[in-house]
Amino acid sequence: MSDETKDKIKLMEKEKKQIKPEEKSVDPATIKMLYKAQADGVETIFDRAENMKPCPIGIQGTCCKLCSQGPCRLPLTKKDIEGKDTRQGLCGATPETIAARNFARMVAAGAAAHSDHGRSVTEVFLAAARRESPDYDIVDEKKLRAIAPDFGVAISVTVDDVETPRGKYEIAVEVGEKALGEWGKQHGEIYYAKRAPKARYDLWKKLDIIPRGIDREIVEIMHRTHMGVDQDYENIVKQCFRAALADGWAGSMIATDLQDVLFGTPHPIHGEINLGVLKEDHVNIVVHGHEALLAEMIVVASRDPEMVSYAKSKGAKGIVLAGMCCTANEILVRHGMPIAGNYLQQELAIVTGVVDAMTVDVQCIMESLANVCACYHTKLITTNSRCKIASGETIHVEFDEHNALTDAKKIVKIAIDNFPNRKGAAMIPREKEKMVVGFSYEAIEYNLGGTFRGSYVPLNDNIINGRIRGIAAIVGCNNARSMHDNAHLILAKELLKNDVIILTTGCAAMAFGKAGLLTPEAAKVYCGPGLAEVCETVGIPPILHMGSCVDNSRMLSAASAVVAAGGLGNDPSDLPLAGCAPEWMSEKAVAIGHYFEGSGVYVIFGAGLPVDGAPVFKDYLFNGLEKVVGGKWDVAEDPYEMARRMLAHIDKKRKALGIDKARDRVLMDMADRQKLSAG
Ligand code: NFS
Ligand code: SF4
Repeated sequence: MSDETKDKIKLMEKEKKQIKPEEKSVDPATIKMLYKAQADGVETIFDRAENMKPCPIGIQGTCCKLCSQGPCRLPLTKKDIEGKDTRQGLCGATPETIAARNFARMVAAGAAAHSDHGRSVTEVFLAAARRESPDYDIVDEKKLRAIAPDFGVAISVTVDDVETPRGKYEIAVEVGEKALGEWGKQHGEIYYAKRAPKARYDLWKKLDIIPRGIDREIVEIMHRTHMGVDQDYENIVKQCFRAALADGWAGSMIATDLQDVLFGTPHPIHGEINLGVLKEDHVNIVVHGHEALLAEMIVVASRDPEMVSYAKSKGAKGIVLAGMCCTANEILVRHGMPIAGNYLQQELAIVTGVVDAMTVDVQCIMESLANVCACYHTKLITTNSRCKIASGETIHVEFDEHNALTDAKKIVKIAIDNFPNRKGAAMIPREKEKMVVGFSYEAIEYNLGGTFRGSYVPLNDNIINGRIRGIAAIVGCNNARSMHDNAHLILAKELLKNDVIILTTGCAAMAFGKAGLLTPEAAKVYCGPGLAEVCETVGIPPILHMGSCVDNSRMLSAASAVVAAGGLGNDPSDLPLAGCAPEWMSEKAVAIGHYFEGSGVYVIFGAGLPVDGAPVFKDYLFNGLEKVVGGKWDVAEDPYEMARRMLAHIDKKRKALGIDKARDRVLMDMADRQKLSAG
């Protein structure tokens, strides 16, 4: 064969292999930017996903590299399934031990990420309470007074038989100190454990899985999974519960609560989403990552008249501040700031050619951003001592809570100064969607409960009478191994059609926003008759955007409130409720999944879970645990199958509660009504 023919074949193979952008995402803005990236010769995660396949052993969860005698690789083969499974690592570790240790380390890393975020928030909160950070204040005093008793902090004092409220700063200092203590606590239990319904708390106590302190439980996972320590997968999973519950009911929950006190508890607000929020004639700043602390200040700085006129002096018409990933959710739900996109769109925002600066704090920040920025004029600014990027050229502006606004202005100025440096053809996709977001636990209570008194009772009533079949939580990431946003949308539409109300956070929420599902009008289009009626009466979207991923803690609070409102059992595991992360990729998602499960919730993941190589351990997670904690893990690749299993779980719970009949009647009512109107 001549060299020429060989080249031709190679080219043909390449062309055949090349997957079209239309097959990589369902989001039109993303598809357009993938074409632009191709035209600009810029490589993205979508290309790399095509060129590099995942490791076939790692994907099974049975590769161990905990000591230098490994990596010991234990793929599950036909021989092991049909005959006796004799696989073991050099030290004798079984596939079950190896997969359980790998799983545990994901939980530890995920819990550490959320909780370290919570720690930063608590430190700033304490500085604000002590009046040491002039740019931060105690904004939501009502919430402060609501959470203080959970830390054992009094909100009033009685002097001479007269009850007098204590000052907010005094309360806040005490709350801040107690909250910060949750990380280093060695004994006892985390304060918020008692927020769980009593039956759940009692079960945790019986199982001995109430977290003692946040850091302690994470460190203990690292110790137990060191070479030659815990070699009993059930015992490892038990420690995973401690660390995961410490994430959900402490690290993340404290982050949510204290951010609310510092910046305001979210209430329904309008927002806009997708790359179309960027403006060619404006200075565009994208804030990416997870923490609200600096982003809140950049919001202030970008609105500063001095900054705006400085931008105008450089020829721009104004400043656009848009978010990316969970930092975006934080400033969206509190200020209605626009969102540029979710996880898989971070490189593509830069490919528009109009982003003058992208700031990053921590988590979900792809290192490739530095290389993409190098192809355009965008300045990449790291802001957190925990996250620096060695690739490419980055600027580091370290965020210091004592000088927060000054730091934020510095960043805005870098972006403005960079505005005249744009090069190459810019292209902003037209797509942007409107949405209504900001459904905190408190906002749901208020919106569903009616004007006079917030309550979860009307929600329960509608679940009991069958208008609402159940509740689903759809959360989590995008994953470059599956079609961008696709599973999120299919799953949500299937559930809505079946009258399941959806709670959402993170990048999942953004997928829904981009598809127009976060509007009250969506109820009529996508919901079954029962759910549509409820949404239209109350005026809410059928999918409630609750915030960022640490705000999954709001879902735990909501589930507890639903239990407390009565009529649906006495534990979250009794509720017609199911959770799903259809496109997960981050270790944080595993920690979240595990704390939901430990809280009694059925959790199903798309995009696989690395446990297939250890069938006994997998069976324990997927089946055995249900008898222990009431919740269980599950996995399905196909979003229709995910929906089917979530509905089956919801129906199982309805039946156990004896409310399955009520739903039959409601459906007959609807049919009758339709017959009537037809007649
Ligand atoms: Ni959650 Fe939010 Fe998105 Fe996944 Fe990353 S941004 S914390 S981890 S990718 S949902
Ligand atoms: Fe291999 Fe055991 Fe070392 Fe893991 S801990 S790498 S299984 S010898």
